Amino acid sequence: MKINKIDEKLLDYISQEKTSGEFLAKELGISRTAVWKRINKLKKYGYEIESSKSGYKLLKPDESLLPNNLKKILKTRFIGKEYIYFQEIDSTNNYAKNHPELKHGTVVLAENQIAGKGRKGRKWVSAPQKGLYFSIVLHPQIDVSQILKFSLTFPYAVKLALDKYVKNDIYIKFPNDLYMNNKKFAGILLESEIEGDQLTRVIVGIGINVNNDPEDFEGLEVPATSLKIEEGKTFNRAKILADILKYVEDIYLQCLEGHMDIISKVNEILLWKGKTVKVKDNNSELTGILIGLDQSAGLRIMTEDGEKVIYSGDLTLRTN
Ligand code: BT5
Repeated sequence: MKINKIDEKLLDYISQEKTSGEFLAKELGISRTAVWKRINKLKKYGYEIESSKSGYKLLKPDESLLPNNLKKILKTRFIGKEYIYFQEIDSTNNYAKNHPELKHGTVVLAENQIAGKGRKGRKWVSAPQKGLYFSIVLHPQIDVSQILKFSLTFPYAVKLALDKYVKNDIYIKFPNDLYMNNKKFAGILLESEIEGDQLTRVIVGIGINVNNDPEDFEGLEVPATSLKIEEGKTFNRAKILADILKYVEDIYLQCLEGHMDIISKVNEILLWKGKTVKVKDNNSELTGILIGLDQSAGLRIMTEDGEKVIYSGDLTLRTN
């Protein structure tokens, strides 16, 4: 269920000061009972609202991901100007895929995903209200051959935005996971639509473990972590989201205009460089030393049979 314009207005009032039910009813053109029902709905959504005889007040308004708050702090030109917020959804990528009318730059975010997706049909575990789970819709009009290079924009932008908040080093694991202390804390799923040799629409699904706790990752087959676990404090998700969207926009534009050598930038922070890795892709498997990215953003691996370049696959560190 979506937060609609009336909810947004209501939140705007109660985030500024304690506001009476009577005033809200008049301003919003609804009954006092309807105001009360909406307040209860918002509380169920997890928003802390103080209710008393004299009115309602939203607590911690600056930390909410609701549209009214995000719009106040967002500094982008087009990414996130259209912002669709869900308390719960199957997957933000599915929503964007099923809505071809969404404009370039639209962001779809959910506090909880009940069927969050990873690559190749895998799952993304989305602990409610703790992480950031969102999709950005882009209409890039670039050549399909550039897709791998283009896809580096997103993990790199997330890394740069988060560097301001964390002390630990962030690495990019090919093709676009983010790691800290050898554990995964963010993943990106790109779903593309192609016409001829042009990339016409891309849905960039970004999942980041922000304030997630260790028990949220029980049963996962990869070592997972969150910013809170590694940094020992909780974070303001709204500020982080606004910063990420700004970095994505800046880097996206710089790459499109040819002003950034994204491959070298990512190469510098590539996880497991110089280490022996295994790369699995469908039925094939390869072992060798990870050298880095090549000119087309493929991954260079030095195997016993010489250097190989791979363009997709799942990497693990060889431990024996
Ligand atoms: C990814 O796939 O890492 C891409 C994840 C993209 C999630 C976002 S959330 C918003 C948008 N809407 C969606 O439905 N999806 C996107 P992949 O590289 O295939 O990794 C998936 C694997 O990561 C799983 O098989 C687990 O082992 C692990 N995993 C699942 N949830 C995790 C989590 N919360 N933190 C760390 N690892 C996780």
